[in-house]
Amino acid sequence: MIDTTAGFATRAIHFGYEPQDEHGALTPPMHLSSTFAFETAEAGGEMFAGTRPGHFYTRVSNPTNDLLERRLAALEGAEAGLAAASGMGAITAVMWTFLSPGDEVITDKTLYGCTFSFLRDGLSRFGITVTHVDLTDPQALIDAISPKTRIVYFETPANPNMRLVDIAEISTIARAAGARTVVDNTYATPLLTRPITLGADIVVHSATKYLGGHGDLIGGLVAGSAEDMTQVRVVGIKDMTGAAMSPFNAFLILRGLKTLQIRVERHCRSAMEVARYLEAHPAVSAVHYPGLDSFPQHELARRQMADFGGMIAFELDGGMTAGVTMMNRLNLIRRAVSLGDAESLVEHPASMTHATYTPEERLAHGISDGLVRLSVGLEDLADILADLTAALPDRLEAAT
Ligand code: 7XF
Repeated sequence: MIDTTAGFATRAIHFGYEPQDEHGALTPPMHLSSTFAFETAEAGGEMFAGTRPGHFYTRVSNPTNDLLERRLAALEGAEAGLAAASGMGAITAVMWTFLSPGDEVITDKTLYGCTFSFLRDGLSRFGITVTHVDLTDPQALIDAISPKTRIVYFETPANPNMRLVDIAEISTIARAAGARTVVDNTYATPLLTRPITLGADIVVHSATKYLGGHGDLIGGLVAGSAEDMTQVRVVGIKDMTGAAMSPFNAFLILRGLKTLQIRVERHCRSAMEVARYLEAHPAVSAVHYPGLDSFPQHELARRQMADFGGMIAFELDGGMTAGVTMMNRLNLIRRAVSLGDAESLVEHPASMTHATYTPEERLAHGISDGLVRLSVGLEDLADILADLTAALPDRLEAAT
C-alpha cells in the first residue's frame, strides 16, 4: 500500500487503493449506488448511530467518493477529506457547519463572486456578521479579530486579481483568537500550496477546475482534521445543504488527479511565458502574475508557492473597451468562465464571474473594470502566444 511518504504524483495515482480489493481492477470502479444493504437490521441501526463503520446512503458516504476524499487528504497533508457537489457546496457546507447567529466571519477583500454574494446575501440574513479586511496586512486582522470571530476565510491567489495572503501568518493570528482558518486553494492546487501544513485548519476547492482538469464536471472538495470533516459531513453536507458529490464525478476527479502534477507543471511553465510576453507588450498596462519580479507580493509567492500557477490577470491601455475588443478577436483562446482546463480560457470578471459585486463594491474590493482574466491552457505555447499577438492592438494602434 502506498503511504503518505510517497511522492506527490505517486500519491495522486495510487494512494488509498489496492486493485486486489476490487477484483484486480486497475482503475478504481465507480460505485453507482444510492443506498447500501444492511446485513442485519441491528447493523443498520449501528451505522446510523455512528458506532459501526460502513456506507449506508450516498448523501453521507460512498466508496468511490471515499477514495477521492482520502486521496485529496493525502495530497493536502490533511487527516481527512470530504467531497461536495460543487465548490460552492463545499464552501457553504463548511460555513453552515461552524457558524451560528452572533458569530463573525472575517474575510479578505477579494473573493470569487458567488462566495462574495453568499457571504453578503446568505450568511448575513441569518445573523452572522461578515467583515472584509485587507488580509495582505496581518496587522489589519489583529485589529479586527474578536472573540466573535469563528472563521477567517480567504483565497490565495485570489480570484480574479491574484492577491496573495500569507497563510502561516494569518493562521497563527486566527488560532490565537480561537477562530478557524479556511483557505480556498482552487487556484494553487495542493501541488503548489498546502495550506494545512502551513497552519490552516480547513482547505476548500472547486474541483471543477485543476483537480478535475478537463472541464467536464462540477465538484467540490474539503480537507482538514478528521473531527472537522465528520462535522461538515453530518451537518453541512448531510443536513444543511445536501450538496453530496455524485460518484460519477468522484470517478472523473480521481482520473483527473492522476495527471494533476504534469498538467499543473505545464500550466505554470506556459503561464510564466505568457505573463512575460504580456508585460513586454506596449498595449498592456498591467500584468498580475505571482511569478513576475514586478508582482508586489513576489517574495511571498516564492516562499508560499512551489510554482506560480496557470492564472493571469491583466489590463490594457484603454481599459474595459480595449479588453473586450481584444477578447472578441481571440480565436484559439475561448471566451468562457471557469479555469484550469486543457483549453485556454479568457473572461471579463467585472461583467461575468464578479458581476455579483456592485460597481462600488468592485472598486472597494480591488476588481477593476478593465481587468481581463486568462486561464493558460495546455495547448502549444507558440499557438497561445500567436493568438494573443493577433488579438492585442499592435504598437501603432496602442499609441493612438
Ligand atoms: O461551485 P464551483 O465548483 O463553480 O466553484 C466555486 C468556486 C470557488 N472558489 C473559487 C476560487 C472559484 O473560482 C470558484 C468558481 N469559479 C468559476 C470562475 O471563476 O470562473 C466559476 C464560473 S462563474
